[in-house]
Amino acid sequence: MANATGICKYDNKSFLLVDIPGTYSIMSNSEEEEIARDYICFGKHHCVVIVVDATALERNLNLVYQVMEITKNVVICVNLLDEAKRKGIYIDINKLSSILGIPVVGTIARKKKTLNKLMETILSVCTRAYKM
Ligand SMILES: Nc1nc2c(ncn2[C@@H]2O[C@H](COP(=O)(O)OP(=O)(O)OP(=O)(O)O)[C@@H](O)[C@H]2O)c(=O)[nH]1
Ligand SMILES: [Mg+2]
Repeated sequence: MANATGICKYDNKSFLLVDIPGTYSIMSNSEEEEIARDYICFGKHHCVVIVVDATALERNLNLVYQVMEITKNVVICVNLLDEAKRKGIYIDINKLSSILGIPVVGTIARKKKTLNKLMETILSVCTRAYKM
């Protein structure tokens, strides 16, 4: 099992995206968690994007808090907003962001235009990280 990488262009800038194994924890209880933890702790990233499932938010918050202990350069992407809506689940993105104190963006990954705000947010976190 390995991290998958790809280049994404936004605002005339190139981003190297590293997709690490999906996990609910990074306490090293499995190979996936160990790979994810190693990359979050030691990888030379400028921003960690945590993609959480809008239909099962609380299941993902444990991971969010674990990553926030490691780095300040975090963006939460609440994905599957279409599925959530279908199930009658509404998530107050701004409230979540103010409670956590980090940027939160809502997305429907299959709808490309919902990803612009995510990239804009990633860009601003990366820009801040470059200056530190
Ligand atoms: N309807 C809908 N489908 C989505 C959305 N985001 C992803 N999917 C679909 O969900 C499926 C799984 O997507 P993946 O990107 O493989 O999910 P993942 O969380 O990376 O999975 P693991 O890496 O295996 O943990 C695919 O069929 C996607 O097209 C979304 O916002 N809405
Ligand atoms: Mg995946």
